[in-house]
Amino acid sequence: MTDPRGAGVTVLGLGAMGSALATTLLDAGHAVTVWNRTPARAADLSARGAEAASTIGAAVAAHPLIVACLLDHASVHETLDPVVAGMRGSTLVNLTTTTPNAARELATWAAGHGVRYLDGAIMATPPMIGTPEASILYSGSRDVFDDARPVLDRWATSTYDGADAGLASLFDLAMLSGMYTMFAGFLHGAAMVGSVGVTATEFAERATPFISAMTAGFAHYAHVIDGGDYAAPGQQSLEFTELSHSHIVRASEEQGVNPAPIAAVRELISKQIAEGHGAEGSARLYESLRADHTDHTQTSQETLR
Ligand code: FVH
Repeated sequence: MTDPRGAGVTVLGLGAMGSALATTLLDAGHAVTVWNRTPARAADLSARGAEAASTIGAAVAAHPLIVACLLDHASVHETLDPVVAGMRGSTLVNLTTTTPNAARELATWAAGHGVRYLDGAIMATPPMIGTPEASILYSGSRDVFDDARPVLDRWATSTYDGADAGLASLFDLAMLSGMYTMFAGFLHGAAMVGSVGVTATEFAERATPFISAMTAGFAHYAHVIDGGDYAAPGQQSLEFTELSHSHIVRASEEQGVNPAPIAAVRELISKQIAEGHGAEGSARLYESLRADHTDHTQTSQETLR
C-alpha cells in the first residue's frame, strides 16, 4: 500500500543545503531518515521528526530513495564506497556539486553496483528550497527522474536535461560562470568609483537597473552565434568594443584600480582583432572560448578515482 505521507527518503549530508532539503520533505509529510558525518548536526531534524541513522549502512538501508548532498565528489565516494554493496537496487539522487565528468564517473560507478543514478544541480540557496523561485536541474536516468518526481518537486522546479549524467552539472557551472564573471565586473566597478569615495552601496543601487537591462543582450549574441554570421549588419564591431575596453582599463589604471577582470576580456578581443576579425561583431569573442569538436564527455574521467 502506498504510504499516505509520500515516499520515504534518506538524506545524506546535513549542511545548510542538506538540512533544507530534509526539512522540506518532513514538512510535506515524508518519512525521512538522515545521516551526517558529524552526528550532532542531525539533532534539529530529529526534533522535527526525522529518523537519525547511527551508521551510514543503516541510513542507506532505510529507504530505497537515497539523496546525497555532501561537499564534493570525493566526499560522495568517501561516504558511499564502504556501503555501496548494500545499495544494490536502490536509487541515488546526488545533489552534491561536481564537475560534469565527476557526475558521469558517479553514474558509471553506481551502474556498476546496480544502483539507479540521477545527478542534480541545485540553482538555489537553502532558504529558497521549497519555494517557486528554486530550480534544480537533473540528468542521468529518465526513469529515476520520473519515478522520483513527487519527491523532487517538493524542493523546486525540476528540469530534466538529458541522459548524459554530466549535463545538469554542465548547465549549473555554465550559469555560475556567467554569475561569477558578472560579480567580478561589479566588484571592479565598485573599486573604480570607490577610488573617489563612492560607497559600494550607492554603486549597487546605480548599477543594478543598468546591468539588469543589459542582460537583454544575451538573446542578441545568442542569435548571432547560432546563426554563425559575425559579419551580418547591425552588430557592434570588435574594434569598437576593444576601444571601449581600453577606456575602462586606462581609467582603472588612472584611478589606481586593478583592471584585471576587464583586461582579461580585452586580451581576448585583441586576439580576435589580430587574427583579422576587427570589423566583425563582438559576439565573435565566442570563437576564442568555445571547445573544439572532440568528445568532451569522456576525457579525464579515469583520473577522478
Ligand atoms: N549552500 C548553497 O547555497 C549551495 C547552493 C548550490 C548547491 N550547493 C551544493 O550543495 C552541496 C552541500 O552544500 P551545503 O551548503 O550543505 O554545504 P555545507 O554546509 O558546507 O555542508 C557540507 C556537508 O558535507 C559533509 N561532508 C563534507 N566532507 C565530507 C566527507 N569527507 N565525508 C562525509 N561528509 C562530508 C559535511 O559534513 P560535516 O562536516 O557536518 O561532518 C556537511 O554535511 C555542496 O556540493 C554545494 O556545492 C549548495
